[in-house]
Amino acid sequence: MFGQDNVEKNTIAMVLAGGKGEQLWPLTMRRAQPSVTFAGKYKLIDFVLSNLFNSGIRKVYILTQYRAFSLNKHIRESWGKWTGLGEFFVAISPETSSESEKWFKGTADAILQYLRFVESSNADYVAIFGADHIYRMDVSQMINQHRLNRADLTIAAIEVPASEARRFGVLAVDDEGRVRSFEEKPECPEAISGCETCLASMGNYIFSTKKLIEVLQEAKKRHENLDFGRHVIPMMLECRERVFAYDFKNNVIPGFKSEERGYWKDVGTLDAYYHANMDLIKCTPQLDLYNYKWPILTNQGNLPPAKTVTDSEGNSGVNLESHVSGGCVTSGATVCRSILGPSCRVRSHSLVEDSILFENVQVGRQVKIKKAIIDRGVVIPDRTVIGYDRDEDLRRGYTVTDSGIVVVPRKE
Ligand code: ADQ
Repeated sequence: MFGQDNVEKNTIAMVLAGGKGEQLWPLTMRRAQPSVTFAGKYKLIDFVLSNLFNSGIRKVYILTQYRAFSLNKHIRESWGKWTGLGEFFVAISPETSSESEKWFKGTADAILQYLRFVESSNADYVAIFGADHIYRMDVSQMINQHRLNRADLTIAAIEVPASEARRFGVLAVDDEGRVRSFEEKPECPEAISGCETCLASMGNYIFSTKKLIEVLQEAKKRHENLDFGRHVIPMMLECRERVFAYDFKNNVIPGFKSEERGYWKDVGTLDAYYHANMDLIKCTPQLDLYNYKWPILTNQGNLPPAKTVTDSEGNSGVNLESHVSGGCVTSGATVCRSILGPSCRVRSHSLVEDSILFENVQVGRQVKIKKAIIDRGVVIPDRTVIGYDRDEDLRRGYTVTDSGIVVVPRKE
């Protein structure tokens, strides 16, 4: 078995973290999608970086661009500490590149602009992973399969209903798992799979280093705005390169519970984002954040414990079936089936239900909040009601999804 020790020596990772996340607007109004908070205390990007780190990969370039300030800060403060002799988790953005003033265009274009890091790495394999998904994965198992197949490219893949597959790259494979066709965001995914489920690309790739350099140099002669799904993968198939799928449901991590098999969430829409968060407060969620053998790492902050207090009128503060981060105080109020980011305050006679509060949200007295996502630092004045009257919420400038989730954006 090609274990984590080999991975450390032979693999570098490039994480694509430049996406705008337009469908997560207004949460992505001031931050890149990978920088959006998840489960109160994490950022989306912490999941892929934890997977790479736990898999033994220690050289990671994070390619940022859109609204990169908070993302770069998070990477420096949370992940920069893993940087040692020959080990690093570093963010690189077009603005900070001395050689190129160009904005990254497509995903492969982003890698092309930093190909010199790949060329000088001496690594046999390059893991190119997206930054917007919630899952846990031992990447060394995928690299092991790539090596045994003598593949040029391996694409992580997962089965999804055909009705959802239009959002993804869709693959068809033969009995050996070799990719025979690929189409990026097809109109009619059923036509590729021939049935009601499809094998979708997870946007995570293992390339053999030499082949990556070769195909990107060839592809740039043929296309502008190079993208892996639209240009690079179809070109490799056309040239009969050895492209394989890695079936994600075969991936097993230490401490893994069977419910987690195949758990992978694309949280690219407000509804998907909301439900993936809410899944966590179930008694036995599919994604087990309490598996310390495969921890999701982040910047923990130096915060006091969360607490509930009885107010001066004798009303108890209660947090029920909720995730409550450090530094939160619930005083004479009730928080139910909700996720609170660090340092939130919920004051007397208020009720917060089925909601996600980002860091440092201040909820006043006699407030009612239901099915809402409240962005960082928002102050909710006394007696405000959110999530009970759609028209009123829209009038205040909040976003309300078709399924009734209200998003309260930051003011500044
Ligand atoms: P999409 O997610 O639609 O499809 P894209 O929007 O290009 O593809 O984003 C892929 C990843 O790259 C994201 O993590 C994003 O943040 C990042 N990114 C996008 N443009 C970038 C750039 N110029 N520089 C740096 N980072 C950038 C992709 C694949 C599909 C696959 C889905 C799975 O193309 O085949 O099914 O991911 O979600």
